[in-house]
Parts: sequence; structure tokens; C-alpha cells
Amino acid sequence: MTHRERILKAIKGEMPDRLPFAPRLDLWYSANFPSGTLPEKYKNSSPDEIARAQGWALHKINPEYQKVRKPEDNLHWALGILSYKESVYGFRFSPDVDIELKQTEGRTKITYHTPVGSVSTTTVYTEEMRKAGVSNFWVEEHVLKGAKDYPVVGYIFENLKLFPDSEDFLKWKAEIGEDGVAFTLGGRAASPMHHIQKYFVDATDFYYHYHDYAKEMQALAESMENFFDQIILLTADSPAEVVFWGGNFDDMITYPSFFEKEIVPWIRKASTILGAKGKYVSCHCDGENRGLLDLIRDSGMHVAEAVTPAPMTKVPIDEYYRRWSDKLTIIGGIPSVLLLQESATEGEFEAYLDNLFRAVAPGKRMILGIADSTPPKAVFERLVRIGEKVEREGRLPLEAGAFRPVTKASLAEAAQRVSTQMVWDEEFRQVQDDVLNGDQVAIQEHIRALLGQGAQPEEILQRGMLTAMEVISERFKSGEVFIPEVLLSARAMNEAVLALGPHLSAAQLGAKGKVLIGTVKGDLHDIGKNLVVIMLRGVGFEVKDLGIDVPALTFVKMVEESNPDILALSALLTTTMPQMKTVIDGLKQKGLRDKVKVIVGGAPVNQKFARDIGADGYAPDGAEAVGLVKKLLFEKRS
Ligand code: B1M
Repeated sequence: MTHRERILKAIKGEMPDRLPFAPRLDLWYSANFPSGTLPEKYKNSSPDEIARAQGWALHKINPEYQKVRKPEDNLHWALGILSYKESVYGFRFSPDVDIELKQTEGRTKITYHTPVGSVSTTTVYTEEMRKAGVSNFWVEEHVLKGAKDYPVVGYIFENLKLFPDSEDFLKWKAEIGEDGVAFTLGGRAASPMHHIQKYFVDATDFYYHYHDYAKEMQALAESMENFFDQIILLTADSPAEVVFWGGNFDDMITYPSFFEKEIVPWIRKASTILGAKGKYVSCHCDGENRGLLDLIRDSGMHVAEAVTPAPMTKVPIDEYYRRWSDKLTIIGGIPSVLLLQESATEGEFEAYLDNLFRAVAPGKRMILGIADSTPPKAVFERLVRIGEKVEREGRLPLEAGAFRPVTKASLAEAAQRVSTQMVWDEEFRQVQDDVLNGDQVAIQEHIRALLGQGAQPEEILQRGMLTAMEVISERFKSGEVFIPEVLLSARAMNEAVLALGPHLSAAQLGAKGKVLIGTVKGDLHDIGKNLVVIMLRGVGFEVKDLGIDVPALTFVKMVEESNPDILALSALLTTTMPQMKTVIDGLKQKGLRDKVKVIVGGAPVNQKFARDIGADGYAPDGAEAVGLVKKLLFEKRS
């Protein structure tokens, strides 16, 4: 059986002869090729040549986002309008949309002039990003800034024409031949609202817009249905067999109720129409899926790709396989950190693989891959060993042996939900309610009324606002509420602090302490860091946010200048974690280390790493960060 036949059988839910293995190599390759650090025998090979020489299937799922045929292919990234050699359609803007382009080194600003107004976007892609193997642009200026931009973007999409264009796709498919399956790009988002979330607004601001401009957003999503319907029809009639239908789902970002309301109907629609034409819909499920497991399984998607199990997320591989494999095919299953020397010992790597082979028995609907992709510093030998194990032990059906995936105790633990109850304080009930409901307008009125009745400002702050905010933090920690609720509550808190400000003494306002925070150099992830900022501000800390991609020297300089109590560092990539140590070393060199407590956080970071690099603490999430900052401040001051 060829790789192509094997993968297609797995996608159809049939039993191939053995487990398919298709490692994604692009990130690893583009980081190691320019620096000459590819394995000696592959120094001059392409990723496909390496995979073929090793006998692995080619991973042909994600388009090569930075390898374009003509500049227009990815020029409109900030609108999510893309076309590649991997696409089966092209696009054309309406003739009355005038496009003004300004390009300087690494930065592209585009203004779209339409009959109903103008909007603009700016994207960044630097040489440094290219060298690091980053395939996405960074959107520096998002298209939606306020209510007036919504109809303009709506106009662009309502009048956008897609047309069939499979010529390059067919050539590319032929080059892949029997060594893999060519997935075509439907879209990088799975629905109109998901598209708005991914492209049009800053990741954190999205939740405010979703709340504040609900009507405008709904109307825009409707204007975009034309775009999505055209994609479905064109891919349905194309020579592609599998369609990439959006992704980067994550139970924090695309939290369950949002996923169910705004995303599932379109996955279902695409799967139904494409399924009827004998095609398969595949979604990029690389995030934390703990809260989305059932929704994804029942969404109708045929393939969940880039599935990243524990230890990188909360869902173990056996649970994924047990809960999903009757309905959809899993691609991935090997978390990328297992290929890194510093994150997993040889023993841990081998044990994971042994466990994996037992957990996915009998092996139907499973395509092995590195999730999300092979990291730049991967030990190549480990990839080779996975390939060898597949050859040796991957014949299907796999035998489960003595593997016991889930214990009663772990199920009971999962079922247990902490419910944080609000302790109502009658005098401040309305203010507490306002924080819990995220009502930034009513809270100001209620504060003024309380002040008018003679209530003490610090009592309003402590007994009214902060107790309610602590409850929100706890509910977030226990999974009862999601990002939007936290953001709206924190915004109400911030507005309330402004209203209360003139009545509180300077000492009371600044009493909590000063925190300096940022995402380290080379890392553009900011959703989690923003959440930490908001939660710290929400409970009264003064927070200076340095943003993303912050060089170590900037952190050191800012510590020197602004003298914070706490320096908080965020990193989401294993490749950028070492930057945290560089910052700490920089502080030591400048004699500043004893002046500031350093805390670290972000998905790949853990307590051990924090200890190893000499940080003062680690917080797994925003709520814990609040507790940690309080604890360290108490220690610092006592
Ligand atoms: Co990226 N990405 N991404 N990505 N992305 C991850 C992180 C990844 C784990 C996906 C995977 O493999 N399954 C993987 C990293 C693998 C690794 O190194 N271990 C990855 C990759 C590979 C990449 C690119 C390299 C992809 C590419 O270009 N080929 C690229 C890198 C760009 C760069 O940074 N240079 C990239 C790009 C992107 C997007 C731009 C598409 C987007 C980011 C949008 C943005 O941030 N504005 C994105 C996303 C969305 C993700 C996932 C799916 C979700 C991250 C997220 O926001 N989660 C992510 C998958 C995952 O993490 N499992 C993934 C929600 C957020 C609330 O959680 O950020 O963990 P989190 O924050 C938590 C805690 O960690 C903690 O509190 C927060 C709230 O509870 N915390 C702190 C965070 N910072 C803290 C600081 C503290 C304390 C606590 O102070 C002390």
C-alpha cells in the first residue's frame, strides 16, 4: 500500500495495512537549513527529499504560506483572502475597490477604498521571522478599529468573486504522487465569525467587539457568507480530496459556547456538502481541546489535524482516541516537545511512544504526526526512531496489550467541578453584580450612588469590586467562565477604579504594587499574556505591558527605569523559553536581580523550568499569577 492509499484509508475510517506516519517538517527545516544545522547527510536536501529518503509520508496539509507564485497570493493576509499553489480557487476584488499599497522593509500597509468608505491594515514579516521558520504574518494594524469599519469590510466581502483555478494544485498533487495526500486550503478560518476573530481584530479586543458591536459583527458575518459559500462550492467541484477547513481552535480562545454557536454550523455545512461530493473536511485542532472534545467530535468534521495531546495540553492521547476515533480521524498525536532533549529524556520519549501504540489500538482513524510541527531544535534521531517503530510495530490492527487508558479515579476527578460561590455583601450587591456581569456603565452609576450615601471608597473597592473580581478569577480557574467574561468583568473593574480614583488616596491606589510584563523576544503570542495583564489590573495592580517580541535588554532597561516590584515574562514557544534566562542573566549583570521578583508563565513553561533558570515563581494561568504576585509582594515587603 502506498502512503497516499494508507492515509486515505485512515481518513475514510477503513483499516490501512499499517499506521501512516507523516511528520510536518517545515518549521524545523526553515530554521535549520539557513544555519547549516540539518543532519549531515541531508545538508543539501529539501524537506520532501528527506521524508522520502526516510520512508515517511509527505505532510501536505498546510500551504507554504510564505512561498507564493505572485505577491497577491498572500498580500491580503490581514483580510484572510489568500490563494496559493495548494488552492483550487483564485479571487478577484470588485472593480470599485481601490487598493493602495505602501511597502517598507518587512512592513506592508494596505488601504482599501470602497464606495462605502476606506479601511486599512498593516502586516509585518521580517527577516528574523523568516529565519526562525515562522510561516504566518504578524498583523500589526487590524482592519476593524471601530463601528464604521464593519460595513466597509462587509462591502469588500459581499463583492468578492472567487473563481475555479486548479492548475497549480494539479501540478503540485502530481509531484506528491503516491507519497502523500494533497490537502487543499478551503480557508484558514472555519466560519465567518471565526474569520473575523482570526483576522479582523486584535485577539484580545475581539471579545470586546463581540460584546460591544454585536449587531455590526453579526451583519458582517452575514456579509461574509457569500465568501464561505463560494469556497464550499469551488472545493466541492475541485480535484482535491481533502479540504483544510480552518483551525487553531482552543477552548480558551474559541470557548465552548462560541465554538458551538459560531463555528460548528459551518463545519457541519462544509462537511455535509463536501462529504456528499466524496470529499473530506479537515480542521487544524492544535490548541487546548479539553472543553471542546464533544463539540469537535459531533461537529461533522472528518479529520482533526495537528492534535496535540498531553503533556502539551490537558487531553491525553488515549482519551482523544477513545472519544473521537469512532467519528473522525486524528492526525498528530506526538507532542512536539517529546523531540526536544531538554523537554523529554530518551526514556520519556520511548515510554510515550510505547504508550501511544497501545492507546490507539486497533489503529483505525489514526495518522501519526508531530503536533503541531517538528520544532527547530528537534533531535532528528527521534524522528527516525518513530519511523522505525512504525515500520516494526505499526502493522494494523495494533494490539492494545495491557493498556488501561482511563481509571475510575481519573474519571471521577474529571467529573468534579469546583463551583465558586459569590458571598453577597448586601450593601455592595449592585457593584458586585456589575463586576460579575461585566457592566462597565452601570457600575459607575452605582459607585456614585454609594458615594452619595456616604460609603467609604476603600470599602467599595475592597468589599464590592475586588471580592467579585476574585470570584471571577476563581471561576475562570475552575473552568466555569471563559475569557470573554473575565475580560468584561476586568473592564468594568477598570472603569470603576477610574470613577473611584479621585476619592481614593494615592497610597490606596498604588498600594498593591507595580508589575512589568511582556512576551519574550521571538515570540508573538499575546492572548495569554494579555489575560494575565487584565487579571492583575482587575485586582488593583499597576501593570506596565511591554507587548510582544520584547528583547532581553529592553526588559532590563525598563526594570532599571521603572523599578517594578515584579517582572512577569511570558513565552509560548519552546524556542523562546531560553530568552527568559537571558533576561534573568541580564538583570544579574546590571546588579538588578535583587530589586525585582521575576515570575514566568506560558503553556510550555513549568515549575521546574522556573527553578532551573532562577526565577522566583511560575504561574500556570492568570488567576494563579494574581496569587503568586500577591505572595511574592508579601514576602518582599515583610
Ligand atoms: Co502558535 N503555537 N504559533 N499561534 N499557538 C502554539 C503555542 C503551539 C503549542 C501549537 C502546537 O504545537 N500545538 C506551538 C508551539 C510549540 C512549541 O514551541 N512548544 C505554536 C507554533 C509552533 C506557532 C508558530 C511557530 C506556527 C508557525 O508559524 N509555523 C507561530 C509562531 C509565531 C511566533 O510567536 N514567533 C505561531 C503563531 C500563532 C498565531 C499567530 C496563529 C496564534 C497567536 C495569536 C496571538 O497570540 N495573538 C497562535 C495560537 C493561537 C496558538 C495556540 C493554538 C493557542 C495559544 C493561546 O493563545 N491560548 C497554541 C496552542 C497551545 O497553546 N496549546 C499555539 C489561549 C491562552 C489563553 O492560553 O497562551 O497558554 P496561553 O496563556 C495562559 C497560560 O499559559 C498562562 O496564563 C494564560 C491564561 O490562562 N500564561 C502566563 C501565559 N503567559 C503567562 C505569563 C505569566 C503567567 C502566566 O507571567 C508570569
